[in-house]
Amino acid sequence: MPNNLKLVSHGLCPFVQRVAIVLLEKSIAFERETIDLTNKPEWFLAISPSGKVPLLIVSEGEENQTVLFESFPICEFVEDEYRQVSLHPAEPLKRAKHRAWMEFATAAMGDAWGMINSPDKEGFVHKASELRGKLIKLDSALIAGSYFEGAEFSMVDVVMAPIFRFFEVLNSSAQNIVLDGLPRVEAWRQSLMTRPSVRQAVSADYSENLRQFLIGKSAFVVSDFPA
Ligand SMILES: N[C@@H](CCC(=O)N[C@@H](CS)C(=O)NCC(=O)O)C(=O)O
Repeated sequence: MPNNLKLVSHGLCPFVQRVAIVLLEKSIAFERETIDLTNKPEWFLAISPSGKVPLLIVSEGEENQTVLFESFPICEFVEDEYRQVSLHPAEPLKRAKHRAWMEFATAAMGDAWGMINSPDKEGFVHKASELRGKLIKLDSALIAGSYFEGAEFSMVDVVMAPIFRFFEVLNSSAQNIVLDGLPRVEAWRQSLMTRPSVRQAVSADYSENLRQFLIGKSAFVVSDFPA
């Protein structure tokens, strides 16, 4: 019997987006349940060891239910279980390299999140320069083509897409601070942002919701940043 999948989500969570993108790439049907992370439901706390989203609830028949947590293991499960499309290179050496870049991209995501949440210019500039440093390293590993591995969309792209999506709340001068002089990275960002799985991984009001979230936190990027 095919698995029944439920993705426990939050609308702004970049880790949830990873899982959604992988499921969408493989055209796997799944249900989404969005929860309020400021008021976590009891049922969620009972099944989430870390209290974090995403969770993937995998039901095989009526009785047999497994709750997976942590975005990377969830993505690996989906990759291993549903083989119609492969998002990891087959070759072990290349696969290991991709996994390393996924970890690297996760660190870049921390910089990007810190950057957009920064309450002041100094914090913004500091985090933007940390992020830019990592993007320069990624640029040196990029293969010519639309995605990290050239024409092939892979797990490294899955991890990068939610980072690039944060740029939707940056005005052009803020974007320039990070991306100026990095045309290949900018082209990579454009390719990812137009990819159907990436677009469908969030709701249509994602950018506005992120903007409102940041306004609520008085973040520099959405308040004082010069146009
Ligand atoms: N390492 C985790 C991180 C997940 C995570 O940080 N999720 C955030 C939302 S983006 C969360 O659920 N935070 C709630 C909390 O920490 O209480 C993963 O890769 O799944």
